[in-house]
Amino acid sequence: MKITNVRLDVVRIPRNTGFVCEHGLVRIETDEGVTGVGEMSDFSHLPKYAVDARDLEATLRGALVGRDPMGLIGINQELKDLYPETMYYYEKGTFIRCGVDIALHDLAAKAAGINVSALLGGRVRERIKVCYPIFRSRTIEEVDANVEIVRRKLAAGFDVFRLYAGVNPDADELLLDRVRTEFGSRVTIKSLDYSHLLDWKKALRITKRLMPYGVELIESPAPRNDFEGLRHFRMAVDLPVSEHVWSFKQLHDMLRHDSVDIFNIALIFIGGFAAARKAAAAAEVAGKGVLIGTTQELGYGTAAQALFGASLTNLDAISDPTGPELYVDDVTTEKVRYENGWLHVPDASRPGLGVEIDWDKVERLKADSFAWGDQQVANLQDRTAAGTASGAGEARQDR
Ligand code: GAE
Ligand code: MG
Ligand code: MG
Repeated sequence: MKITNVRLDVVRIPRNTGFVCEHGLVRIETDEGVTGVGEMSDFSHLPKYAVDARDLEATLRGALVGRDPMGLIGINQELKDLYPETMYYYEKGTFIRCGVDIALHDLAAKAAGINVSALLGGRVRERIKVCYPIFRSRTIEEVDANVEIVRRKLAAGFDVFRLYAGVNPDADELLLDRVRTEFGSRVTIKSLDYSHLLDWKKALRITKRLMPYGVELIESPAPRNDFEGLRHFRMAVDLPVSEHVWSFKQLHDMLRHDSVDIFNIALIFIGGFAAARKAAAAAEVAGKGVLIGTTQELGYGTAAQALFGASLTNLDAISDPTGPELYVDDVTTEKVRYENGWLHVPDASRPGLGVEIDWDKVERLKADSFAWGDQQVANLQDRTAAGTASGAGEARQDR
């Protein structure tokens, strides 16, 4: 079997916070008529420059046409030369490698008439517990709208939340207090995520203040790549600490410094199934746990994450992928299934990823290329549209 063509589409889809995200969908076609599809999710992160979609498509064609798609280890290796690892969380080259790797797994599994799970060695679970994100309250005024999100998502079955915190601790404390008073033990706060915005000592002060409200985990409580800061923080608090994994070098540094308890692994931030499995294996060998993180993928990318999660033997914390609940539209023919806060893994009897793309929808949601608007940095960090509190958008557009 040979790859004959590569096609790339860009879609723009708003979230219920009003923030618009751009995603790439890559199709790898073959001379045997089997096509693999991959998602390059959420390019709408810093750094604020855009990838030229037509140029990317041409580069991928040049790299992949004529190749045997079954040779995915070798192809992944070569793609690392084209899109090298950096020590940056939102490195766009990693998103590109991830989309290609997902497409190759989909293709290989479809060609063999099996589900991707069979390629990954099977499943140890059919569903993954996830939490709904509450985007950062920068002002006290935003707290009401965030409590309202908890209220409505709890009614829809999501009983675990993660809170982006640390910029306005008064607002964080008010929110936690209101959630505890109104919902008590019906709601679990899985984590406080400081998103690398604080130094570890400041993160520690705020954590000590917020911990009494009941939190299970602290995420990213130091600047990016501050491995010692993470370790100091970890030794000073009595809660597990997690950090995202964005390169093998960074993963190795975190292991060497014993920086965290839990590695937050998402296909998109490490470069697809093959890379994510290596990262999870390294964590397991070192006696560390894993949770499935997210960039907030569309339904297709979320299905890929669910398949990855289904194969893990060290999935030790509640996971994050809830993209299909955040976006006001999607590109799959069927919605990914969430029930009582559990993400269901696509049916194991379906070939490939087990999820289909509705290409008419892609056509309707399509953009010419990736492009940036004039959003402010705080909006990019907090995933809100200009001038909108996270809750205001949610109240406006939630389905
Ligand atoms: O830090 C996180 O856990 C997030 O999921 C983070 O990566 C977000 O910015 C996410 C999003 O787009 O909401 O990528
Ligand atoms: Mg995080
Ligand atoms: Mg994202």
